[in-house]
Amino acid sequence: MARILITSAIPYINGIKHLGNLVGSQLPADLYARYMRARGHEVMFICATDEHGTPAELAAKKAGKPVAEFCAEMHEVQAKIGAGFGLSFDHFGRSSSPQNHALTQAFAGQLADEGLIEEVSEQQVYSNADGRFLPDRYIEGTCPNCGYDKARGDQCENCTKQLDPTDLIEPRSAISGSTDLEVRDTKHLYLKQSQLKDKLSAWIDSKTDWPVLTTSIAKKWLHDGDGLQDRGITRDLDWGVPVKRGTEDWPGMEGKVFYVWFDAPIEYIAATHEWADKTGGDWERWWRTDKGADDVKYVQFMGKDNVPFHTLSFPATIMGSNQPWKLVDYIKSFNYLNYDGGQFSTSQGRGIFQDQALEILPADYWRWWLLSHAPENSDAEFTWEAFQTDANKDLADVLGNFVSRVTKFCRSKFSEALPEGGAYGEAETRLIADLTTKIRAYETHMADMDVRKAANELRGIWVAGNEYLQAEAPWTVFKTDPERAAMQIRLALNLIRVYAVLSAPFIPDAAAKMLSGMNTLDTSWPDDVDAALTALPAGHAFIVPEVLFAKITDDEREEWAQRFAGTRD
Ligand code: B3M
Ligand code: ZN
Repeated sequence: MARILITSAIPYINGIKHLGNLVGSQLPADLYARYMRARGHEVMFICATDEHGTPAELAAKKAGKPVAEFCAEMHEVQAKIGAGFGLSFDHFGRSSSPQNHALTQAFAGQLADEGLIEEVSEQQVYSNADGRFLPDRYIEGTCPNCGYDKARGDQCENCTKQLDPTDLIEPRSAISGSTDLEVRDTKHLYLKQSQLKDKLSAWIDSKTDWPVLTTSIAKKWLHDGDGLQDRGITRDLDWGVPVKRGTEDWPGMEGKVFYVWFDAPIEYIAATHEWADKTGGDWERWWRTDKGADDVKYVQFMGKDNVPFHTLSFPATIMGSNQPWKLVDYIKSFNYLNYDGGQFSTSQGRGIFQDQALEILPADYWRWWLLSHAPENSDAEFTWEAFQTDANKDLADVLGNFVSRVTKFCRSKFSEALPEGGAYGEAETRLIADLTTKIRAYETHMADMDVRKAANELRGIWVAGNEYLQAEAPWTVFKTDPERAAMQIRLALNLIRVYAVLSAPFIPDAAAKMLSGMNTLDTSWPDDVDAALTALPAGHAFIVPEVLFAKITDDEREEWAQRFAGTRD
């Protein structure tokens, strides 16, 4: 049994996220967490809301609420949506927690003790029209790296380059659009990341098993252009973690807070601390290598735009602190999911938002479709046609149909209990061999976090059962050889339990229905497929489950396509 620490990128508090955010981090992280638990490993699965910075400030302002109140409410909303999608976090924390305040300040103090913090008198953009300093995200302009004209002052979403606002060409205020900006003096703390360049570079080079998407982005920012730049880690904002050096005040830093990207990844650790405070658990054994975390395998999930912060900035914080914190062992990153010929966009309200998705269909439809189309090797595209076709075929025609056919046939020809039947023939031996091969491949893909390959294999496992039924036709066999039909149905009913166990990481609700239909709590993994197909003995009573997956109709598809084509206000 291994210990596996899993974190998903923590979503911004500013609003309800769309499906692209879900498939790029939380959902695959949940798939992996559920699988690892099912295989008997000890899992700590952590996520949180990212509550600081200008996105939170802006959104609260728009909602007309004090920012703390807005964050508390939105945290509950996001937690509820996460639960609706079956995201099995051990803890869903808040980056505004006292634990994160203390830990972020402690990190800053340690980095300063290590000589890695520099106080820089810097010039910051002040907007005369808005009467305030403009934080990075409040400034828009043209990216000096790629020429994109809507780059933000913290990052260009087109080329992913991390920016400082003064890098932008032709800057304007994102609040008022005003170009009446001036540069004023202010003091800020810088993390001297450049001093850690060799260490970071060697560390990235040692990660030869990481996805190319992850390492290529990391290497690009390590070696291209000016390489790894020192980074400002404080901001002139009211809302955030106040700048302190450990528990001490930091002279000259009064009224300033840490930059949201400095405290957000630290929240992975602090959220585990929150979990421990709530449950009485021990968080240090997950995070401190001097307290047993050396044995932990730590995996992070995120969209590609978050990779620079997780491969360079956060490791720089950890390495630079010179404290025995656990570093990430594997970073699984994702490309983007597009929506019907364009991009999902939170700011433009384009695409399907998570709350809307749950209003129209149960979570398992979304989980299955999104995971089986996870944007691993390239961007992927959601279209209503593909969604309808795939969900109807995989979930209703293949899996759902298998379950309903087998259980209903047994009830009508035998009873609502597993029949006795005779010995296996050649077809059953072949099926067991085929399933064994496929299940072993499925395990490999799941362990490797090859999400699409795993989904394909699982689909193949469902198809194998259907093909067996189709070819062996117990309903025909029953007329001449009821003993044999009974054996076939006993096997098929056992296969429903096996399907539930194998499918639970993808479609946990349907899997639970299948298990309760089979009237069993036995979730043991089919290490030995032959044995697994005898887990439910003859005479074991079951209940024909309700329809697992109703088909998506053409009318529904058209209605939804229309409803989500416009923008959401
Ligand atoms: N909140 C960006 C995002 O939601 C950011 C991730 C933080 S991970 C520490 O995509
Ligand atoms: Zn750019």
